[in-house]
Amino acid sequence: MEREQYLAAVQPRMPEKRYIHTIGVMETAIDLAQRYGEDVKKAETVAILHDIAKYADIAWMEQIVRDEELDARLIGWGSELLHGPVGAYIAESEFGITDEDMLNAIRFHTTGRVGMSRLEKILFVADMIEPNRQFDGVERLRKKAQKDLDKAVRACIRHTLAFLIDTKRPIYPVSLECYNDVMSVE
Ligand code: DGI
Ligand code: FE
Ligand code: FE
Ligand code: FE
Repeated sequence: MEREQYLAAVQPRMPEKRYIHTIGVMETAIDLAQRYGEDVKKAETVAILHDIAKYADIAWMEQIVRDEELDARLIGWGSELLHGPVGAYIAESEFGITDEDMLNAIRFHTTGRVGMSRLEKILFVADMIEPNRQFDGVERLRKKAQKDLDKAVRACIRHTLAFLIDTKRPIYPVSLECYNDVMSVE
């Protein structure tokens, strides 16, 4: 499928603001793919699809988790944690994507995971630094992403964990494993 077809498929499934975010992630992921030698078309496609499940019905998503035997720990965590794994399910079942690296990029774009591939890192970082994101420190993350992908991943994960703790939210086990993984190098 071409870019315009994917975009047309995701647009009606999300509010305007999320669609604008999606375009920003797409542009950023393409830029990072070119910079770090990743397949540009794969980066473009996973970026367009990454938040496709963000506004899906929670009961439906939890049913997918049960039916497809996804990580059972997802039950009860809401859309924030469900939309990555369910998005990967939609990418495969509805759009026929079979490339496991692409599916993993969508699946783990919220939490990260231990041993992320280059494509997974690109989507993870692009999601956080795309031009419409505004938070303290985002400019520093953007600069890092231009210089060193692994350092950018590390800084993004640290930022997310700090944000979760500051806002008194529980940390999903996969996010914590990912944090421990990136903090144990260097
Ligand atoms: O879907 P986006 O808003 O573009 O971004 P995302 O999928 O990276 O993150 C969605 C939300 O999930 C964001 O507000 C941060 C939150 N999140 C990420 N990891 C965890 C988490 N929330 C909780 N409670 N626990 C986590 O481990
Ligand atoms: Fe997301
Ligand atoms: Fe993210
Ligand atoms: Fe996103």
